[in-house]
Amino acid sequence: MIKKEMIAMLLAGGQGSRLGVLTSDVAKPAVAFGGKYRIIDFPLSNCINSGIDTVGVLTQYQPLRLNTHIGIGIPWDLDRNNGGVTVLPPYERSNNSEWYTGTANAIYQNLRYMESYNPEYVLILSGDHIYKMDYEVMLDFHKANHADVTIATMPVSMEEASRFGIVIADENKKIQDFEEKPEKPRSNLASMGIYIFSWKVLRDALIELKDQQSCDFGKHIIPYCFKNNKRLFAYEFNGYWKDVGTLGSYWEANMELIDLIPEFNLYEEFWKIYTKCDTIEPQYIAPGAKVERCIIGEAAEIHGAVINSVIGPNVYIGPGAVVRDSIIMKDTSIGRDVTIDKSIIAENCRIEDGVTLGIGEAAPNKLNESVYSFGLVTIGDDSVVPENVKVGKNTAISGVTVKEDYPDGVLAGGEVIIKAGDRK
Ligand code: ADQ
Ligand code: ADP
Repeated sequence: MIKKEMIAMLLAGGQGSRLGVLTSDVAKPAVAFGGKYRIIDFPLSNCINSGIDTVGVLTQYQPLRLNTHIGIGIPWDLDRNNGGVTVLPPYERSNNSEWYTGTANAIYQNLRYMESYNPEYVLILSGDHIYKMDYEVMLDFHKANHADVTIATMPVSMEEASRFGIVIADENKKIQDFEEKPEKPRSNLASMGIYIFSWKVLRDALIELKDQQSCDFGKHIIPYCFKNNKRLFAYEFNGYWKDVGTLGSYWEANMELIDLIPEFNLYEEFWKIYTKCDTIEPQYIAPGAKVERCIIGEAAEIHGAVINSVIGPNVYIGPGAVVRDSIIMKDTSIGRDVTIDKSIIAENCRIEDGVTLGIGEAAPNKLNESVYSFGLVTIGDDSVVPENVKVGKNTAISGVTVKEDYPDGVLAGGEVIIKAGDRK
């Protein structure tokens, strides 16, 4: 019988609605990051770098690009016969068919998968964090404490604390209390949503709570273990870690990569981040182009000026264009004399000649102020912005738009959003 000491279960099925139009057709873990990668590359690379060779990826929401990206796991050396990476979508059973209704419910529905590896420990991961972490060190900590559950934690600012599960630990790191997203946090030690469970403890908790609606780790499983006097420990992580769940944090994490000495370093030999690479041409910087403090992907062709930006593979930036403080993903083309400030442009878009993105004062976005509120212009996959249109801050665009949508040529302050992509 196969036996693995520790297997990983990577949760990659959440909708990621706080990334707005970036995730309208794509699961958050499949969103591009850093000019070359997709978000899920980080936890997958951490697994292989930590010696974990068996990873179940739980998908649900818009998994097409995620599935294509993961394939059979070759880039991460996870194309194993014994173990490797397995994509685990919800499936129909004989008695009932069920979507994953919560993070723990998703894991519960894959008990058989986990059992088949006869693990001693199960590592639960999120598919939407940017960080490098040696899970082997966390496992050593778990063993040394004879823990039932170890939660990776990190201090966050007090203002941010209510977005997270909050842990209160004693001087031996034994957890004294846990609250999921408390309104009034009593500590700033945040759960990173990364857990090591001793297998039997996890299995028993999942079975015990199997009828819990929308069973979730932070809301149900951790409190349940706590109530039942399990040994819960807080493993303190001190490296770079970012939950890129909002447009603001996603933009910031990309911008941090272009510092001369970035806090999060993609260039370290001993902890490589692996990704699926197409064999494409090198980049080309044309005469008169200006490129400063940027990441530029392969096969990009730059004629204009690009400053403080992260440019993905196969992006074209036309003559006279000026791009600042922006993220432009794969296969997008930027026309002549386009000006782009503080924008996120997803894959395969066409920004036509003379367009201006990010003009004027930031007005509140009328459709979804909490999502589009970082002064950013956000453009979803496969969008077209027609010639000479001006787009204000906090605006989101998705799909093929036409000039008549903006009678005065201005799409300001996010008043109009999200045109359906059904127009040709
Ligand atoms: P959240 O950030 O709210 O809190 P959560 O919604 O639990 O995260 O999602 C975690 C991961 O599971 C994400 O990668 C998401 O895509 C995935 N996921 C969500 N629903 C899923 C489903 N039905 N099927 C498959 N995958 C799904 C958690 C913890 C907090 C902790 C933060 C840290 O609950 O305590 O502080 O993570 O980011
Ligand atoms: P999203 O919330 O963007 O859809 P996920 O599906 O990955 O992202 O799950 C994140 C979880 O966090 C969801 O359960 C969602 O209800 C919750 N959430 C959304 N916005 C916030 C916020 N500002 N702070 C804390 N939690 C949030």
